[in-house]
Amino acid sequence: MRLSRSLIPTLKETPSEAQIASHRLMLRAGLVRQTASGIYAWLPAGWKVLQNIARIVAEEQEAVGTQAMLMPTIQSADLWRQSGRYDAYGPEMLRITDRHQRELLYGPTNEEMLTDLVRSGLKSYRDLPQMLFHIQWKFRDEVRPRFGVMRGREFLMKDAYSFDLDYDGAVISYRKQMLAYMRTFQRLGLKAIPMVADTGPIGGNLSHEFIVLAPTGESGVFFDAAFEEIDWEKASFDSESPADLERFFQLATEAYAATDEKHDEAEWAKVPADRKREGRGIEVGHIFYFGTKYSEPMGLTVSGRDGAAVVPHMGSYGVGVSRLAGAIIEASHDDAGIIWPDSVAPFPAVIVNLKPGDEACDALCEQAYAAFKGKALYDDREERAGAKFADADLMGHPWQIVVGPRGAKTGMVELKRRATGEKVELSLADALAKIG
Ligand code: P5A
Repeated sequence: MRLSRSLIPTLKETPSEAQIASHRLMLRAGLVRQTASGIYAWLPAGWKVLQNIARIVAEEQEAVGTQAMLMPTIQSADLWRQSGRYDAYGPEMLRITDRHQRELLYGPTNEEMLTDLVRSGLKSYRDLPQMLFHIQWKFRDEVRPRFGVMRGREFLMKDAYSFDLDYDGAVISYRKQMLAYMRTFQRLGLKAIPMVADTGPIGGNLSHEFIVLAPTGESGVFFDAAFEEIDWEKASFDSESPADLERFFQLATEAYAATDEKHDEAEWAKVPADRKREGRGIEVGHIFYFGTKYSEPMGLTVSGRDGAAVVPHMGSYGVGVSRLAGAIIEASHDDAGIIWPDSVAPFPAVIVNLKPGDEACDALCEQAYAAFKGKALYDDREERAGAKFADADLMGHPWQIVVGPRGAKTGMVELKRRATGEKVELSLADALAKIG
């Protein structure tokens, strides 16, 4: 993308409405704009970030055998009457009436819809287990939308649902999802800790929240420092092996960790003092096992091994995809701006032309830009060098390729790594090889 022709409206001033770093930086770096309270437009660079996060979430879902699908945002009220949640959900649900006076709603979650959809497809115990997910916008009319995309009213969620014959099967599905979550958050450059949690309006009796540590987080957390050291990608767990899943689950849940609502002094006392950590965190995911809470009232049954009807056990598994964009920035920024992990950066590199109009500079920049096949950002604006450097740091591209008139004559550029600030002078070819 050529910056001179892009809608990436960076701001020098700190917007007064933003109270936390990620909200400030998302506005200042031109990633999002609020269009109504708690509702955001994702501008071109922000949309790339959101898609990168969604892609990683989806890849790790598929890696544990979850099928991708897409359900609509608008749902019928009747569906929710079948589970009994239509009246129970309260004012957070955005209720809509169509021209025929039919009652609809903008979906805050999809347990009912998917239970309904599988009713005609799942017939026998042989059709189980099943795991399905989609990445779709949700609406919750939050009393206090705040912190930008962190607590929006419209937000993007990955929600997965599992259907198993019995409790033991459901536990395996639950562990597969937890494994996918640990791998997902690690690929996003985050340390996320699974914590025993309350189930709230989703219901059920087995639930974990995934918390990213950040001082501005809404949840208070207690955890064992040993947890932060585990490499979930290197530890090779086979999601098809129940024994591996058991070993994984032990490891993921043994280090005592809980949110403040579930804090247990007796358990906490068992953690060695030098490993005790307390802090605040952002909930980026939440998983639930709720048995037959929806399948039973909605009449979902399959025929069991002996021919008798069995009510499948279900779980649901959420990731706040749009919230993650904010959480990643909370976890990775400095005074100058965002520091994107390579996996989610909107552009792998920015090419900074220090003297547009200079023949050698323009030629070398065009050559660099062509090498990225349009995927890099090319700062070709007629701006002061200082302003370009400040914007490059603010936007947080992992690499900066700086082209000035002196070096350009001999094909040399300055390559800067945003995360470390390290700078080296080298040929364009060597710089491209280093970026990889
Ligand atoms: C699990 C999947 C559910 O809705 N049903 C389907 C279950 N869980 S949840 O905890 O309520 O939400 C899942 C994740 O969505 C994110 N989230 C939000 N993100 C931004 N703004 C909001 N208002 C918001 N509400 C929830 C969180 O990351 C949460 O873990």
